[in-house]
Amino acid sequence: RYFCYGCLVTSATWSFLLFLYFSMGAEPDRGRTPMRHLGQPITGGVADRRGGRRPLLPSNGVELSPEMGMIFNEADQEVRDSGYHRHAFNVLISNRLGFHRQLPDTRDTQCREKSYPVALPSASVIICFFNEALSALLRTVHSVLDRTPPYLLHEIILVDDHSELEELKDELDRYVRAEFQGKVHLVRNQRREGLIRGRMIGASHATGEVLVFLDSHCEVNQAWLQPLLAPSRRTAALSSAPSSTSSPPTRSFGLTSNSSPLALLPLRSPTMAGGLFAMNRKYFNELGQYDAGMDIWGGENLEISFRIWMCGGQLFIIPCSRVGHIFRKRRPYGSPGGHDTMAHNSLRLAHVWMDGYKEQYLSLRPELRNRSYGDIGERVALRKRLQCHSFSWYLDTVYPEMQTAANGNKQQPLFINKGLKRPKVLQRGRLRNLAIGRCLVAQGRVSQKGGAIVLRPCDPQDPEQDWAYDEEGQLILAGLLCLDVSEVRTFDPPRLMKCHGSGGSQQWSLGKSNRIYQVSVGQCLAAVSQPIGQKGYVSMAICDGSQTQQWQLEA
Ligand code: UD2
Ligand code: MN
Repeated sequence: RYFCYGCLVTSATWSFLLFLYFSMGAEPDRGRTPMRHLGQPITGGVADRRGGRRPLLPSNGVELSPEMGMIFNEADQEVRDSGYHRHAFNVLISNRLGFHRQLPDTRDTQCREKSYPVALPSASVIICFFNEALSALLRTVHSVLDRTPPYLLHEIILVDDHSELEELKDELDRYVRAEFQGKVHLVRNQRREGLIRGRMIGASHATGEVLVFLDSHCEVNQAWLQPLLAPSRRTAALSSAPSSTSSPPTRSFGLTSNSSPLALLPLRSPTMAGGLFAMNRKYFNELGQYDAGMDIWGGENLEISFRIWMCGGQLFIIPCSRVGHIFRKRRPYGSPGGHDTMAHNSLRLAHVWMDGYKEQYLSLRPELRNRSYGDIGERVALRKRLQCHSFSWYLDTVYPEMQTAANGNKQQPLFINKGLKRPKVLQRGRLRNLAIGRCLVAQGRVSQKGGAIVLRPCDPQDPEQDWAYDEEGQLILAGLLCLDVSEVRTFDPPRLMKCHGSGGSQQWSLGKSNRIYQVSVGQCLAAVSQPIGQKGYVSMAICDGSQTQQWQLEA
């Protein structure tokens, strides 16, 4: 969207989906655990040498420091290295964190004062896993048990998708039996089904009123469930996790708080990332669950997003519900037979839901044209039975910022456009990096779209060092362009782009510890120290509170 105003809306959709796909799989490990709680390192405690069986209640507010992963001996080294290999995250840290720990309450302070109805529907939490690290899986389960009022938690259903790891066999059986006393059910798939059919299997065992899906490496935060249960029936309520490359473009419509740039009200979202959402069980069933013809991983999140909107439902991000998720730079598992299940699933999605727009996708992936994608008859019939809108209705109505001259502004969008009203500037000044002591400027001409940003000596007189931070979270340089990141290639350095006013790639939060947090990407702006020559480079990095990520907005 931000990169493609002039071109066809649909190719923008599909480049978005494709980049998303590539960026999910291709990134190398960066040697650290990308474990974040809304862009903040998960704060946590001390090492538990016994694999985390002892409840840990570390002091609150201790940051997950690099020491948390410190290697003391060869055994640590082995846990770490094999953990990266098997799970693509730092299992040494996961084991040391244990199963219980305090988390900082990352909700906006106003969320804490909110009260929810006492009479809420009860939830069945469904967690599918394949070869998950035991410590991460059990921490997920414990975090739910620790932070959910028992009367709202009908059950937790664990679906083992035919895992191979030893630690997930008898040891897990014993643990579930001994520690969870009936609240947690473990279902074992007899063969690998993938997460999509896995969730459907979990749902078929569930008897709670609302289904809540979580990945097997999550941690829920304070009062995470109540706001997910509150929305009305024909909605899916998405927990707000740290955004990643797989995140939906978040938006700030309906933002009413003037004390904080973070919205507290549910935000309509065109798509969901996939995990971490709640949906009334009957509605899930009426709406056709998932496409059982989709395998292993990928695409089901868009399929259900399109289906919800096109067939009369709504999708909301609930900012007061916080769930942490371990984002990985690569998926550590393949699919049986090595099939490209994302392509398979995307073809099914395109053929069932995207009408003529599927051509755009196929022209981008011509090699998929003749690939078989199985029988979609049932899904097509479902779409008919539910009398769903067309895909162009979805684009026009739900995704209005994707509108171009090509398809015009035929309908009044569901989301009220902010029009030409300029957002209020909250702060302005130079942005000085505390590590480098230099200020953020355009590398070339300040008006050049797509231009890089660099660090140069600060000069209070220089109008080209003047940043405005406004209530929409935009950072505008010299009144001209907005600081922007690629939502799909988050390791690309940030650049200056025309302000588009829809949040997402241009939504920043100047939060605590002087960080500049990118709301959509979930990372912090960092100076790359000692670059070539005298220039300072700037990049996006996982937030770690280090000085290179500290910025002073000085008037
Ligand atoms: C993201 C979503 C995930 C799903 C996926 C696209 C979030 C936080 N996660 O995945 O929910 O929508 O995109 O399909 O939004 N699993 C199985 N069997 C398999 C493969 C995976 O049970 O064959 C489990 C896995 O252990 C995990 C869950 O499915 O609990 C999601 O898989 P992931 O964490 O590898 O996917 P992720 O986070 O990239
Ligand atoms: Mn996951």
